[in-house]
Amino acid sequence: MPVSPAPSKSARPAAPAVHATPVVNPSVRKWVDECVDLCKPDDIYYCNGSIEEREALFDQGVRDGVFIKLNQQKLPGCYLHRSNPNDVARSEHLTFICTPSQDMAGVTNNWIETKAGYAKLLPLFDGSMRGRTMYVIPFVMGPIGSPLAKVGVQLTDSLYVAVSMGLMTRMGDVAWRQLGQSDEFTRCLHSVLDVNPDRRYVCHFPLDNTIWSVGSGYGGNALLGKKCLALRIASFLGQQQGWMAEHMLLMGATAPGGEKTYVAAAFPSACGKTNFAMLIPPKKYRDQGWKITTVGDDIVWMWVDEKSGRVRAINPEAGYFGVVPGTNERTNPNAMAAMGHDAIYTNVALLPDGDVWWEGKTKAPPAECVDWTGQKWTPDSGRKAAHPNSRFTAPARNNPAIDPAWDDPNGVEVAAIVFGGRRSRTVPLVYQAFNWLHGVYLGATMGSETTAAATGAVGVVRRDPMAMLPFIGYNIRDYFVHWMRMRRRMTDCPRIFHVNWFRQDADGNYLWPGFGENMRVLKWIIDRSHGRAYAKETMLGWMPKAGDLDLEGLDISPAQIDALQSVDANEFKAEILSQEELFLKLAGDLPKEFVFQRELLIARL
Ligand code: OXD
Ligand code: MN
Repeated sequence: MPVSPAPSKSARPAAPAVHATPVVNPSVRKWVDECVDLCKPDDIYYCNGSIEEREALFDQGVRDGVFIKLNQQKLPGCYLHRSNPNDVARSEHLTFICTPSQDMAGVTNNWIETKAGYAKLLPLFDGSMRGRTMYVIPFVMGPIGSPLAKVGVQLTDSLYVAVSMGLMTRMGDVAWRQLGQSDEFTRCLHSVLDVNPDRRYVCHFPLDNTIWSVGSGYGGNALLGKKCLALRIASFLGQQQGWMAEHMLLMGATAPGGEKTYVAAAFPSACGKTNFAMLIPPKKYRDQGWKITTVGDDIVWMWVDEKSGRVRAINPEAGYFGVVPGTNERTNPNAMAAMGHDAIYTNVALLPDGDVWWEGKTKAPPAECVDWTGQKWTPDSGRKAAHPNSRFTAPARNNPAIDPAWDDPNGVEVAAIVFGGRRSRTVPLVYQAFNWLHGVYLGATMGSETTAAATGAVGVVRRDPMAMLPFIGYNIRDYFVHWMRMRRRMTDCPRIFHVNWFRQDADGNYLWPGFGENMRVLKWIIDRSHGRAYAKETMLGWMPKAGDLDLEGLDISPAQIDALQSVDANEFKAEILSQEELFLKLAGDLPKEFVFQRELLIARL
């Protein structure tokens, strides 16, 4: 398979060299031709998605210095990528929704008027791929043949992006087959340019089914099938067509008798979605026959099945782009196995024997290594060896706990939806919404302490409705209304819950052990969803009484459980005031149902 030479400064040949058979779909050809005229690449390479192609691209990447081949005995098929240090997280402040009117984007999105958006980026794309190869990447989001599956085509000058899209999506010839002669595909144009934050924009044109991204190679900014298509564009389409695109994991729980329950959960970035989706139950539960399986760890597309009137869901992705710091054999053995072969590590530390390391991988740090920036590192260097937002990219099939239905075009039926943020105080371990509307209010008022997944301050509580604040591709007012209206399509709705694994005591110690022990909370959630667990009515919602949560075998005192579940009315009043921060922004657009829910909550407090 011919792969392009390393980028060179040579003048552009009259016509770019084309490798592999170009597509026959006329709309794709026309659009690719236009983008070639604009970006002026030296070469065009059409990705076919084969294993041989992936290997050849990795080899080329090693020659170009994009990848370092890791120790193949320890990590077969694995490579390390170091990004530009200015390009390590999603750039929310440089992410735009481009629509004719600002009202379509709403108060929580950065907005540029459509024509002005194109006009701003056109000069940046002009000649951006001179001396480079343009990779043409056809991909499908969603299981092949699913009624919700969407085709995208990404054009990029980044080999790292091309290989990563192959791991994260159903990429290659399969997408041309799914598309046929249709012109319904998302047009994704991407160039890393000179990786300069001053020339970095991630622009979405939902009315044109188009995404233009420049200046960044970071996953959330550059793998355009993920946040840009599967959340921002898809949420816009879902609102128009009556389905939902959400920032959620999707897991299956098999009970000892074989009963299977699927649970979707929305946690903000870097708040443990991958860990929860790959949870290994404590020994007692495993001995009883409990098993957790993963459908997805980041994005869910949900619709209401016309026959049953119940919510069904798919994971549009085909791989994981997970946070590595803190991941180890104890906290997430399934993730460790998933990244144990055929994976890309980004911005982790490199050990002398070609293995990788990050903070939290082992108790003791290595005596020395090369840090994520390529500098020599020792434990007394006084800085982190791996970037706090370092990542692994691995195909979903690598996960030993993959759910048998993860690739099922018909999806799985969702029994419960869980919202959760990272909150060191105020918010209890678990409670259940009184009904759908109350659940939507809980999701809409969700707050979480910010993490390294996005550029900006870390650890500040911000309102992150449904964990979707950075991903809603249209006006948040309409998004809330859409959530409420979806209930009308359902005969029976998923039960809605709120969790917080991160509550701390006055000394900063976590009150709940988390990880596999979250199974105990999940078990209550599952039982409540099937209408067979007890709870008490509280000001916030239904809460497990002492004895309703299984704590057997857990080294946790009743006082600790009380502290975990306690609700301090004064602290909660302050919480309600801080929820106003978002609601004031919405002002007259705040759905009246939310005003009503807030009044009820205040009355209960
Ligand atoms: C992610 C994110 O990478 O949410 O999934 O930032
Ligand atoms: Mn995410």
